[in-house]
Amino acid sequence: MKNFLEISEEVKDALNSSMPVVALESTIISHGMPYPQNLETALSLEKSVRKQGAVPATIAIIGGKIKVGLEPSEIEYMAKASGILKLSRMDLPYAVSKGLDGATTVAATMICAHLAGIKVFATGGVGGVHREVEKTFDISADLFELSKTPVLVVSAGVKSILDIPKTLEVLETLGVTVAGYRTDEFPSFYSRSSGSKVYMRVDTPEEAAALFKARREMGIDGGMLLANPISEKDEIKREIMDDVIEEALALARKKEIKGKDVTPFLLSEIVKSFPQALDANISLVRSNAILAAEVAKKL
Ligand code: PSU
Ligand code: MN
Repeated sequence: MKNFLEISEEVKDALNSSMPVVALESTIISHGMPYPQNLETALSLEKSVRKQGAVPATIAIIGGKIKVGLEPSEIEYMAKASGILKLSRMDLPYAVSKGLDGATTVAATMICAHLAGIKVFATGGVGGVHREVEKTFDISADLFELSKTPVLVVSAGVKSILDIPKTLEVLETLGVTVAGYRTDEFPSFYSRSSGSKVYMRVDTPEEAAALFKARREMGIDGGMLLANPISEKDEIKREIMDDVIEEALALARKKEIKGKDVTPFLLSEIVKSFPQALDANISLVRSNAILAAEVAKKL
């Protein structure tokens, strides 16, 4: 493993001395936000984690190496370079074996975080069951990863580009612990509500950490999804987002966008037609990074 896993000195020291570490993904940088906001956000997320007394570890594959704890110049590379792959469980080994550059999705970031010994990971939204799944069979590998790899993922729920009730059904079937943070409703990324209930609720970082710890101590493998709603002040109401999302979905259908290109396409169309969505996205990832740092401290 030493051949392809490169953990930064700072992250290594933090892990060796049991300091809290928060993993951060890179697909959001390379495929989830436009430049330069992607770069600004990635750098400021690291700052937010540090401010809470935890160490950030942004993860990506550069030249076939799994880098855990990117340097600012490497974050800049991931934000600017073209031709960066979007990697999940299936193609992470492909990038490693061929010496390629790739951004890690939630699934791939969980795998790399776990290889490095990091237990907590903050992102914006996880992948899920796509609408019209009965035609496309499109279900994100993120859901299966959550059932396999013992990492606690903090997200603002999932975007309503997805079918949220079906996503929650699959998470239940897979046995993923899904808990709402100070909410009984699963959030839908831009909005605090989704119309779908969440069956577990925690109200403090201590409670979130205790829930994950109980799962691990019982020997139940897999991770946990902590659903943290966007702040009230930055929320965009569901009715407004619904129209924007419908338009993006229609365009994807017309252009016959398929497979792993679907999510990046929809994300970029949403921000193009409704720039305010980007501000909401930045706000919610920041709040997830802060919560992840607090939970990591308790763990
Ligand atoms: N949803 C977002 N922003 C993102 C992603 C999803 O709001 O950046 C990214 C994450 O990296 C997630 C991936 O893991 O898209 C899911 O891709 P897919 O649907 O192809 O599994
Ligand atoms: Mn997919």
